[in-house]
This record gives sequence, C-alpha cells and structure tokens, in this order.
Amino acid sequence: MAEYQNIFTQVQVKGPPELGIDERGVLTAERTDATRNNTLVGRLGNAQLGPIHLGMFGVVSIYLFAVWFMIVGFGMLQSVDYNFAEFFQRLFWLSLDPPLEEHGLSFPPLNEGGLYMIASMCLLLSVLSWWVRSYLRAHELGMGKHICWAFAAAIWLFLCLGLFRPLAMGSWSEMVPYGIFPHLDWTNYFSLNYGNLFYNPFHALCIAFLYGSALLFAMHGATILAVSRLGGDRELEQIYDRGTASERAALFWRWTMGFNASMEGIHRWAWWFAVLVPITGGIGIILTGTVVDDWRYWAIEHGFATEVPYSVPESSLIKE
Ligand code: 07D
Repeated sequence: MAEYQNIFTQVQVKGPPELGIDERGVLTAERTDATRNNTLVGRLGNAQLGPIHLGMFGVVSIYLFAVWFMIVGFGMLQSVDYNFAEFFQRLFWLSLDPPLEEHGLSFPPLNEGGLYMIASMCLLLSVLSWWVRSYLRAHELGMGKHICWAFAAAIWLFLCLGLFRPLAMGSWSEMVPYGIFPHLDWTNYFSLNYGNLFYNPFHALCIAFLYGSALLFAMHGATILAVSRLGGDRELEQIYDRGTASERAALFWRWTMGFNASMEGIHRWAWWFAVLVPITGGIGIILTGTVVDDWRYWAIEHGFATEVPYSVPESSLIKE
C-alpha cells in the first residue's frame, strides 16, 4: 500500500464502521448507529460519516435553533403579507427587527420587537447548549477543552453585540436585525454612527488577528503539505521525534525569516490568533456608544489621527 497519500492519491479503506470509544459504557445509546461511507467526502476528510452523538444538549440546541429559524422566517413572511412569491424574491432584503427604541429594556409587544426577543432567547439558548455539548463531548473523549474555550470566545462577541452592549446602552433596539442585507446595513450604520469604526483600535486589533490567523493558517498548512512527503503530516510523531520533515520545515523558516515556531507551538500561535479576533472585537463593540461616541474624534484627541482627513497635494484641491 502506498505510504505517502494526499488528497488526490488517498487510499480509502472500507471496512466495518469505526464506532468510537465509549469509556463509561453508557453513552453509545445516544449516538446514532447508522454510518455511511462516501468516497467524495473521503477526499476532503474521513470517508466515514457518523455515528453522530446528539444527547440532550444536542437535541435542545437543534430544536431551539429551528424555532429561532422558523420565527425569523414567519416574521419575514408577515412583513410581505404572507405573499410567498414576494418572500422569495425579496428574501435577502427581508428582516426580523429588534424592538423599537421607545421600549428600552422592557419586553415589547409581539409586533414591535417581541417576536424578535423570543427568537433571540431561542438563539442564545441554542448557542449555549451547543457550547455545553462541545465541552461534554471533549470531556467524554478525555480531550483538552481548547475547542470549547475558542468557541466561548466567539460567543463572547455574539453576546457583546446582542446582550452586553444593548444592556449597557439601556435599549434592546441596539441589537442586530436578523436578515441578510439588513444585518450588513446595520454594520455599516454602526460604523458611520460612531464616527468610522476603522478608528476604533479594538476593531483594528480584531482585523489584525483575523488577517493574522489567515496568514498563520496559510503558512502552517503550506509548511506541513510541503513536508508531508517526508511524514510531516504526522504531527504528533514529529513533536516527540523530530524527523527530517520537521527539521526541514523549521530550517526553511529560520532561513527565510530567522525564526521558527515549534511543531507544537505553531498550534498555540494559531489558537491565540483566532481566539483574539472575537475577544478584541467584543471589547471594541462594548466601548462603542458607551465610553466612546465618535471614534474619529477619539483618535484625534489621542494623537493618531489629524483634523484634516487626508493629506492631498495642493494642486489636486478643487478651487472655487
Ligand atoms: C459575529 C460572533 C460569533 C458568532 C457566533 C455564532 C449563529 C447563527 C445563523 C447560520 C464573526 C452564533 C450565531 C449560530 C448563525 C445562521 C442562519 C463572529 C461573530 C457565536 N471590518 N465591523 C469586525 C473588517 C468595517 C463592523 C470583525 C474588515 C467598516 C462592526 C472583523 C474590514 C464597517 C463590527 C472585521 C472591516 C465595519 C465589525 C468581526 C475592511 C462598516 C463588529 C470578527 C477591510 C462595514 C465586529 C469590533 C468576527 C467586531 C466587526 C473585519 C470594515 C463595521 C475583524 C476586514 C469600517 C459593526 N470587522 N467594519 O469574527 O468585532 O466576526 O468589531 O474594510 O461587530 Mg468590521
């Protein structure tokens, strides 16, 4: 059998399904027992689909997500007078909107944001249930909890946008509308309303970590692929017994930039960069409208922006 395999040459072994461990011997009942093999899926990852573990939190999460989805759908349908043709035609423009400003933090009538609030509670509980599920599944497998803490960082940003900032601003109307283009418009409006979010240093940090994550991912992915011919994709073995793959990969980076991350450390770099995207983002959102009303003026006050927006040559100025 070929030793070196890649996405194009991969040998897909088909045998009895691998059902996974069950250390406590009680939980297999909560997993589906149906498994399938799919060659196409096998080209992208593991060819075996399933078994999937649902458990109580999985069921709760999927159920509440479906309720959120249905409420948003019905809200949108109502906004076009239950006309299905118009619903599909204008789907990307439709939305279920947060309560009106006058309701502050009280519970509004159903058609003035009440429905939106019920949907939001379902979404929140659904996301939290999924988090618990990610924790419990990792625990069951004796894994570290890195995935669920990273997910928690994303939930932090989600909560900053939908719960903490609206609470701090004293109004549920600050929440984000559910709709494709309306949420984009909300984002744009948010930036314009608070003096251009680009001047918010936490938005800047958030972007730096986002782009940094992409760069690290590309560097790491490319490095491992480049040495997989020498077994570099067996990352664990390479950590405790650095073979020629790891040595070369490390040397490549020392040659090109004088420094190399370790085989283990690169994953910590990646984890922190990714996790810092929503952490810094959430801080930036919470500060907006609460501590800082206009980020551009804030930047001028703190000496890293000037009154004149752009430095343009005299000759290009339009003369009256
Ligand atoms: C949103 C939270 C976690 C999500 C969870 C999921 C479900 C439901 C539903 C599938 C993503 C729960 C929900 C399961 C799903 C279905 C049906 C994570 C989220 C738990 N920006 N900007 C960022 C750039 C500008 C603005 C972040 C770039 C303009 C606002 C990021 C540019 C304006 C906010 C980023 C740019 C503006 C942001 C998001 C360039 C006006 C935020 C990071 C090049 C358009 C958010 C501090 C992320 C933030 C945010 C990038 C420009 C406004 C780094 C590259 C100037 C209002 N912007 N932005 O991971 O954190 O989000 O800001 O122009 O709130 Mg920005």
